[in-house]
Parts: sequence; structure tokens; C-alpha cells
Amino acid sequence: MPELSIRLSDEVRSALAAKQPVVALESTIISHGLPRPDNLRIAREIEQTVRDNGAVPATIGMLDGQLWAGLDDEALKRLATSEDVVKLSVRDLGIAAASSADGATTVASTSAIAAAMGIKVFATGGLGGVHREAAQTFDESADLVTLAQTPIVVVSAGVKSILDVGATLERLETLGVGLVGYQTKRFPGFFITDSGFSLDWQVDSAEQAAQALKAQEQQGVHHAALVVANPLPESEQLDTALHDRVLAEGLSIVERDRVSGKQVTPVLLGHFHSATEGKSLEVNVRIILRNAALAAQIAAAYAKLA
Ligand code: PSU
Ligand code: MN
Repeated sequence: MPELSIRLSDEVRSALAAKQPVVALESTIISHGLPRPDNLRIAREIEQTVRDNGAVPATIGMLDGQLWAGLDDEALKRLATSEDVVKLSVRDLGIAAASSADGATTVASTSAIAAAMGIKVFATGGLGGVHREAAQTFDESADLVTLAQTPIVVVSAGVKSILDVGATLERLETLGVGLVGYQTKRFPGFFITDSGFSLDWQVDSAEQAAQALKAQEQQGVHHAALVVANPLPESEQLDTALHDRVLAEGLSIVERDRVSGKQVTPVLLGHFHSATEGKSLEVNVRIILRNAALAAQIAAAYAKLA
């Protein structure tokens, strides 16, 4: 491994050295995506789920300007409870380190850091993407361009339904990001099972997803991410009428309060969690735990291939 200024927990270090399965986890979900006090409990559950499915969790975050992969419970607690945790995309990492900040990494920065360390698989809830007003605001998540240049498997329940899903799919295609449904050819819509868009490809098992990663690596043109879209079963999705109503409210709050930049996503998700009286939170947690389980299975299957 190259000399990177990323501190690894002992567990993550030995798993990587032994080429055992490791799953990267982001910390923005914990600090900015999920409400307190549930967020800390959920962060621990995500890690446990990765372990239960045969991999070592590597939650990535910054403490006092130092990047870590593999957080101990005290660090997890700090990112979950401190008021001063900055949401860190890739462009923020250097300046945040020089400012001795505490920070939480997004899909973009987590995948970039994980890939730099040789971690092959990353689990999140839903990707960032093109926002609905992007034609005016140009608001497109840095997740997309980062995934275009980061070779890693990302397990997600599609993109957040707060986004323009069709535009996001077009951008993923343009950017060369691989996209495959897990046991489906319907693209999931995060809180809802089916976003209304279809997919070109599906894999039927964790082994097949691992084979796709392996094949990409062997082809020598593996510069971008492979997104494995893992939908919730319909019986577990958020009620679609409730979803549509709360989303419309959330979007008008964003407009009314002129929310912009990196606040948009946390404000919309926060509105969901309060306006659905915790129903969207339950759904969000199931999404993340299911993705963590599948990611661990893919990482384990990949380790067997290698
Ligand atoms: N998915 C969730 N909750 C979240 C996010 C994604 O279920 O909090 C976070 C991720 O860290 C993602 C970020 O990278 O939102 C996207 O933010 P933006 O739209 O500002 O790029
Ligand atoms: Mn944005």
C-alpha cells in the first residue's frame, strides 16, 4: 500500500493486508443524513451488519484533521453527536485537514478514499445526483463526477427520490459509471422500490456482482465505479402517496428558504424524517442495512475469486 495519510484501525489494516473482505462506509449518513439520537445506534448497526455478512467495516471520517478508515466507538460517537462536524466532499478534504476539522465523508469522498486504499466495495443509502432544479441551479452532486473516476463497487438503493432521477441516469451513462440492478431491471427510487426507470443490466447474486468487478479489472479499462442498485421489497417501501406529498412540501421549503449548496440534501432528508413521523427514517435504516449486507456479501465473493 502507498504511504497515505489515512489512519487505519488495526482491524482494517490487517484485513487489507490479508486481502480479506472489507466494506467502506460513509459518515455523512451518520452526521447529516440521519436524525439524532438514533444516528449513533444506526451507525453501530450498519457496522454489525457488515460483520454478520462476512466483511470488516471501514467507516471513513475525519477527526482533528486526520482521516480515519475504521472508527472506534468514541470516534463514531463524536461524528454522530458533535455540532461541529463538516460535510466533506472530495474538494474539502485537504483544507479540512489543514483546519484540523472534524468531518464526515460523502459518497464522493468516501469512495475516493476507499479506492485509494484498495477497498473494493462501499455501501451507502442512496447516491447523490442531479437535483430537480438543476437546469437553473446547476446543482448536481459531486458524487457523480467522482464515481466517474473511482474504481469501486457502490451498493445503493438507487438515487435519492428527492432528485431528478431521469437526468441522473443520463449523467451516469455519460460519465461511464456502470449500473446494474440487484435481482431486478427496475431502477430503485431510494424510499420507493421502483423509480419508474428501467435498467439495461441485472445481476442475480453477490457472486455475479463480484465477477463483474473482477472482469472490469481484468479488462484494463476499469476507471469508474460500478453501482449495484439494490431496491427495497415493495412491502417495505414508504407509502408512495405519503412520499409524494412530503417530497413536494420539502421541495417548496428548499425554494422558500433559498437553501443551496451542500445544505439541500440534509434539509430535504430532515424534512422527510420529521414530516413522516419517523416512517421515512425506518425505511432509510432498512435501506442502509440491506445495502451493508449485500456489500459485505459482494466483498466476500470477490475475495474468493481473487
Ligand atoms: N444517502 C442517504 N443519506 C445521506 C446521503 C446519501 O441516505 O445523507 C448523503 C451522502 O453522503 C451523499 C450526499 O454523498 O448525501 C450527497 O449530498 P449532495 O447532494 O450535497 O452532493
Ligand atoms: Mn449539491
